[in-house]
Amino acid sequence: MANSEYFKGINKIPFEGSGSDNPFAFKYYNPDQIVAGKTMRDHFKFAIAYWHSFCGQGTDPFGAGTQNFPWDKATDPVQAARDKADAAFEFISKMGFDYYCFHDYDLVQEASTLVASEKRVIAITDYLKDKQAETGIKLLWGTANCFSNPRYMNGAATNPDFNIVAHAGAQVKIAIDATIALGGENYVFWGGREGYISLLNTDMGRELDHMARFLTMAKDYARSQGFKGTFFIEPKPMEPTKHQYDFDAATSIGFIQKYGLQDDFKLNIEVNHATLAQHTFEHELAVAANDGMLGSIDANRGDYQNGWDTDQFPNSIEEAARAMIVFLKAGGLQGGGVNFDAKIRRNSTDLEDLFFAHIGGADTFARGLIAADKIINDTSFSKIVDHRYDSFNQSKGRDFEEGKLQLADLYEFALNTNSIPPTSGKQERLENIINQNI
Ligand code: XLS
Ligand code: NI
Ligand code: NI
Repeated sequence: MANSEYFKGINKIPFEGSGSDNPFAFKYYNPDQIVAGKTMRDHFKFAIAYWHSFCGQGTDPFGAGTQNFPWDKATDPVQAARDKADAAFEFISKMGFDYYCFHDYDLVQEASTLVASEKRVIAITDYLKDKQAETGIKLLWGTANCFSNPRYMNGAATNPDFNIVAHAGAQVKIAIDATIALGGENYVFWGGREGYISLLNTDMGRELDHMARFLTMAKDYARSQGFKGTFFIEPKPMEPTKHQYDFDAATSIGFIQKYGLQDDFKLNIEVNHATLAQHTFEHELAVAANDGMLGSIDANRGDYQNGWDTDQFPNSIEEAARAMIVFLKAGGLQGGGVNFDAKIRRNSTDLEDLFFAHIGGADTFARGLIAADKIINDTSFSKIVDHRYDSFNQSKGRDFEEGKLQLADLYEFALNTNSIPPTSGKQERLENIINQNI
């Protein structure tokens, strides 16, 4: 059905191994290679982000787009959407990835009324159904863009005006319908406008109650339509609002548990959102994993010098390795995958740059995974960590863990403990082991 080839002269990206210097080949991401009992393809479930790769044209707050996409020519919005879908599916097929992710209005431009917008979304959903069947590419998650349109300037689900909340609800219903129609495996909520710009005009408690009510309604609706997938909340501390309610993993888990949403919702952890919250990516993954909430990953990176939300492609092997240690120990992701929520730079204006970006991102995660597997299996590494907690594996330490001691028992015990020798944390040794395995 695709009538034109957009990425001419680029074929399917092969795995050629670390000896290759072909820029159009994977050096480490070998989809069928088994690491820690699973193929890389299944560990990662790599997805492309429709918005960054096929919609964003390199605009920034100081200037217009720099990237002139050949699929963005038709004047009829549904035809333009079909052309964009052709380009997206050609790209994903050539990358050899299995998944994509979208916002409703990435797929097709929003119309001037909700009724007309829904018609457009349904039209492009039908087209995508055929593209999926043709290529075997699947939908990792869908979501609704309830942040770009000026109507959401005061929030979507947390807007103080019920009319806007209802509009957001309608949009989410349509996006859930599209996700279900396309066999989407998960559904995402990222609350870009759910927060405040000033606390002076904000009833935070009331807005949080509204957000929970909204998410509950969305979940109930999707379940009533037979949706079996997982809902993900994507934490981010700020930007575009001054303070977003889904600040970080810990805050979001507290919210999910307070409102009884823990059976249906997990987290989608984005690397650069962790940075903005002044956490590391591995920290956010560990917080989510501790509570059985590690659902999915949005892969990218920020800029450690200026702290902007730059959404660059991941390229730090050390950061990936540390993250993959947490990932493997958690037993991987619950329902989700690794979505490249990243964009090429404004001055990366060649179509081939999109390939280099995704090849580099996939290779970075693959190297991280391979290293993490070696590190976890390196007995000198795991012994150090186990050893630190030895005192809880016996006698009073074990009683403490099992809830058999009272504070007075600690007092008795401490009275009889005369000298406690210092115990080294061995951090430098552990850091060396990481680097030895990269
Ligand atoms: C923005 C978010 C967004 C979500 C989907 O910072 O990362 O792209 O992933 O709405
Ligand atoms: Ni983001
Ligand atoms: Ni994201």
